[in-house]
Amino acid sequence: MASGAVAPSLSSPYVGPMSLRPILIHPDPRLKTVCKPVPEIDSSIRRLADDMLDTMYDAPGIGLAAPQVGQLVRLLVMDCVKDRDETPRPMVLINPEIIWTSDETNVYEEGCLSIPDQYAEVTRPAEVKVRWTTLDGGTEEEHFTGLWATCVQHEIDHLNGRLFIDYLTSVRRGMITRKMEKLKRDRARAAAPAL
Ligand code: K1U
Ligand code: ZN
Repeated sequence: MASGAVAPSLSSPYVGPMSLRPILIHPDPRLKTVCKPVPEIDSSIRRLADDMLDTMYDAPGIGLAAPQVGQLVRLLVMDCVKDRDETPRPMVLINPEIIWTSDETNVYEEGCLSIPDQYAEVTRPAEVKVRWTTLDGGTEEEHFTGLWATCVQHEIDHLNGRLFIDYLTSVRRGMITRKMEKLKRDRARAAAPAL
């Protein structure tokens, strides 16, 4: 969507100009990279966070990490409020760190905007405590449970170059990777001008 257009997504809490960034599709070396900490919060980081929230709501998704839009820095956005009657809760986490994990685990069928239409059960700690820097430079901590806990771990994995398919057997991962290679070939062909 062109910059300056009005948000079309019913799930987005925003109305006004939006900028969508293309989401990288696996396999891509940028999705396997350990991202660098954000050194300072300047206008380019604020713009990146804004664009990522627009891109996440438009997809639609419940999370998005900076490497998924080709920016190899430790920043993620998420909003796991799924119910349209509930108030949205857009969150921006800069340099997030998991400072505590529960012994209890939880299994959730995960998806990924960089691996479209593929889902698999992943086991992770059911609860985590995370510390991060906010957009205004403060430090926050929160104890996440349920889908929020699953999502924040999935997104922090992205910042460490890890995808949910890395939790699967190599046979299953290989099958999914081949499907994504085909998807990328098909998309490139569809985008190429006809001769
Ligand atoms: O990181 C990503 O690729 C986003 C991903 C986050 C995620 C999903 C499931 C478990 C853990 C983390 C997604 O948002 S996939 C799309 C999705 O789950 C969804 C989309 C619309 C409504 C509800 C969920
Ligand atoms: Zn993902």
